[in-house]
Order: sequence, then structure tokens, then C-alpha cells
Amino acid sequence: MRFDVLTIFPEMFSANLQEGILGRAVKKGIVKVRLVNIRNFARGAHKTTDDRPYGGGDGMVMKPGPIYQALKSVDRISGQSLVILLSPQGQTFNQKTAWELARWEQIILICGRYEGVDERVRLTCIEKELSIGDYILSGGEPAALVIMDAISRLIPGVLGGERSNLEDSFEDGLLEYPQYTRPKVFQCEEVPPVLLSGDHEKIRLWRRAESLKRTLERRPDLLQKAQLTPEDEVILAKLKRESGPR
Ligand code: 4GX
Repeated sequence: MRFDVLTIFPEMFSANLQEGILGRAVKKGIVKVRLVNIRNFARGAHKTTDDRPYGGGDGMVMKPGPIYQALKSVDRISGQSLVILLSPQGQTFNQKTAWELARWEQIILICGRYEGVDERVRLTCIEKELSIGDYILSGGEPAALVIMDAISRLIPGVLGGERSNLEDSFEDGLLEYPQYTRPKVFQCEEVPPVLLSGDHEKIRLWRRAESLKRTLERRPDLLQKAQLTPEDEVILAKLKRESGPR
């Protein structure tokens, strides 16, 4: 997977691209990230990337020229690259979107600042517009990092000894069960005895029930789309009887 990130703040990416799972994937060369500074494609002595909006009003708008030229400087893998604009007006990014995007060989992410980008960038350059959620960021950079992180985890070889994607929250549409490690007692709270029992089938059932319980309590909306087995339905019916009516 190759990411080309167009930004006026390339320095915002260094720590995230050097540390953790994403950092390791970059070091291994499984994920390649090229940062393109939009300012390098701005003209004039001041190298301005923004300007006042036609029609008046507060704030500034990113000029189309520098973004267009920056995009032209990126060599695209033909038929296998997708240009994405990060913006609150995009389709909301989720795990399903991450799997869809993981199939592309090259993803070009455009990070806007200020009040946004000139509409003609959208019209002529953008193939997909994504939002990472309903809140306002100061720029698309954190959103680009979120998207690169979520996609990279799905590329074969990126998760080494770590747990597989299939075990992860959301991959079966449910929230994760609670995790415990040593010590056995912490702040008077004990580890559930089942986890010390060594009975792997009992542990599996307990964890599944906890996942279903959490999802029912915190994100009942997820249960509509979750992949539930007949065993899950039995557990869920019991949980609903215990908590539900009253
Ligand atoms: N998920 N922002 C982008 C400027 C902007 C506006 C419109 C392009 C078009 C955001 C989000 C987000 C704030 C990043 C506005 N650029 N991006 N910026 N939520 O809030 O992705």
C-alpha cells in the first residue's frame, strides 16, 4: 500500500509514521508514505496557499492551483490509485470503508485547512470525500493519520505476532470483551475466575457473552448488522431476559 499525503504541515506526520504498528509497517516497506508539501507548489514570494473567499465572509479558502500542481507531481499507479479529500462533508469512515480502501495500491489523501478548499478542486480532482466523524478538526491531517492507521492494519504482513484482524472489535460487528492481565487482584478488583480456570470452551463462551452484553448495553445499534450465530442468539435472549423488561 502506498499513501501520498498532500498537506501544508508535513511535520505533523513524523511521530505517527515512526512509532507503533504503522511505524513498523513503514520501516518494513509494506506501507509506503510520501508527504507532499502543498506550499512547495505555491507561487510568488509569499508562497500563499490560501486566499479570501469570493462573495465575502470570514476565514480563508485554500487556493486550487497549489493543490492541483501538488497532485500532478504525484506519480499515480494507473487504474489503482484513488484521490480522497478529508472533510466533514464526506461519507463517514468506518471499518467497512477501511477494508474497501485496503484493496487499492495507492491512496492519495488531501488535507485541507481553513474553511476548506476551492470547490473546483473537488470538481476536478477528488474521487472520494471522507470524514472521520461529526466534529470539526483544524485540518485534515489527523483524519489522514486515522485513515492510514486503520487501513495499514488490514494489509497482509502488517500485524505480525499481534492478534489477527478477525479477532478485533468491529470485524464481527461486536464490541470487544474485557481484558485482564496480572496481578490477580488490583484495587480490590479480582480477575473473573473463569479466566483462571484453564477451561478454554468456558472462556470462549464467557468472552462471547461479555461482547454481546457490552454491545447490547453500549451500542445496541451495532446488533442490527452484527454477524450473530444461533449460539449468540441464545446468549442474547438470556441477557435481554436478565436486564431487558422492567
Ligand atoms: N473528518 N476537518 C478539513 C478543512 C476542509 C473543509 C472542507 C476540505 C473541505 C474533518 C473531519 C474535519 C475540518 C478537516 C475542516 N477541507 N476532516 N478542514 N471531521 O473536521 O475529516
